[in-house]
Amino acid sequence: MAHLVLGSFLVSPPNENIVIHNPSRPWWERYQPISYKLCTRSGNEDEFRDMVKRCNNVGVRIYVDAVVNHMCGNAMGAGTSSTCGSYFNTGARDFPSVPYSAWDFNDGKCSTGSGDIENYNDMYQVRNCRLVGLLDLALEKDYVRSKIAEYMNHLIDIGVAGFRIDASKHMWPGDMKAFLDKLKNLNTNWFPGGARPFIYQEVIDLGGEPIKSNEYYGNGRVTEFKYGAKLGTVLRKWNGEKLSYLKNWGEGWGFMPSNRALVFVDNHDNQRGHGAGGASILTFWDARLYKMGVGFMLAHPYGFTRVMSSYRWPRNFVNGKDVNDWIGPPNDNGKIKPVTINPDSTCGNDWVCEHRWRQIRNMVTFRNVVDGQPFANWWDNENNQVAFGRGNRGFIVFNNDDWELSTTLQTGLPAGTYCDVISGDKIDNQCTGIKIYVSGDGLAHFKISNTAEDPFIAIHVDAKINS
Ligand code: QV4
Ligand code: CA
Repeated sequence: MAHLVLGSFLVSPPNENIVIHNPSRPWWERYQPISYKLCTRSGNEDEFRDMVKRCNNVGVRIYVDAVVNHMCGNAMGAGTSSTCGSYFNTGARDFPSVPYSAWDFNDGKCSTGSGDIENYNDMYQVRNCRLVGLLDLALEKDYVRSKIAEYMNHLIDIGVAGFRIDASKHMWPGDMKAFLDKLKNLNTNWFPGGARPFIYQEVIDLGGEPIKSNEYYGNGRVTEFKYGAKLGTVLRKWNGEKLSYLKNWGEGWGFMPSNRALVFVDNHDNQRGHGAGGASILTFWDARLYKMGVGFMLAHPYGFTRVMSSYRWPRNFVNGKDVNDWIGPPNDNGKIKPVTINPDSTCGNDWVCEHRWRQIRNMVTFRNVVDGQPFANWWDNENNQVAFGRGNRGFIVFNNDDWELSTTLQTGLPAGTYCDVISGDKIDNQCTGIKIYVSGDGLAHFKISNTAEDPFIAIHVDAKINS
């Protein structure tokens, strides 16, 4: 199955969630389901259908973040404080809009005193107890599996292309297989007959816990959280790490097999200190290093890549922790602000839109242009200057040292003049940024100041000037 990078988007959970007022409408309320109605602050079912249809019609696929391990927090009480006004009662374990009731939850199976996960070294707790108090569904029940499959099949009928499965570590792989096997093929209005949904599972496996990523390979791809944590450490030059050590990036670094991995520099959790990865994670707040990290990821053949797109929030560090890590998307009295587009094509209203940054957008094109080409022509200075190519289609050079890079390298590319797609674009057969001249033997000279706005250069065959 061919998946074009950034020919697709992952959207926030589209199903009805709890409404939290203290703090005021945190982003994470969307990870507390109340029902499977498509009805959130992002819009209702008609609006969701309209988005999916318009995207599919122009070849942009939509993936859905499926929160199916749990419902809302156990201590949320009773009422209709939900995005569609559906009633719930957490004490009675009652979610009549699904409906789920007490015997659809795992309470009886969890053996911890609190009923919550207390020890990640006990795989039974991790799967059968409550993740931070979230009411844990009894996924061994065919009824529960059927309700989840019904929700996901509704989305497939609407035209979604696949799912991120939230909190997969907290579900038994066999239970997941049972509801995934109930999924329909994709909608033939847009997909070939027999096409299966693309599945990737959120499992945080940094090593050191009994639950391993490989238990989930049978169900689809798995998030590789070591990727962003390590790449951040290398680019920040922490722990003596250097870019030259990236020569065997991928499986050589103890990551899962490339064809299993879903990779990213940061995600909605670890860009604000939730989840896993720690302080090394690069985000838009460290824009210069972040662009290099995303550039490296998109140029490198390892894994199925995902680019983050964020909003800005007022960070406030108290004793090293951002006490504003809960703040939700830009809004007017609770109503999410539209993503406006500025004349220079960046976004307004505090939407960061990393995917629109020239350096990132152009590296997505790079990835598509070099798709299927082997990792080639690695060069390094045994420090933080490195370069590599992808067959005879693309080449990239990084300078993360504190001195200038100036060297002639084998690019593997055909002779010609190429536009660097980091400092500019190719427009009307001309470069708006740096030009690179590749000679008949594939050699080219590169010069990158350590103080350049973006200390890396990338060229590919679609950014070649026709003479
Ligand atoms: C609090 C206490 C609990 C207590 C509970 C009592 O902390 O100890 O038991 O009250 O009711 C929010 C609050 C959290 C609160 C909880 C329940 O932050 O303090 O518990 O709600 O009310 C997101 C946020 C969480 C948030 C959750 C639900 O990150 O902070 O919890 O949404 O709103 C592990 C998992 C991994 C997970 C990662 C964050 O293995 O699966 O933690 N990542 C995914 C999502 C993530 C989401 C969830 C899972 C849950 O990417 O965004 O959590 O769906 O590593
Ligand atoms: Ca569970």
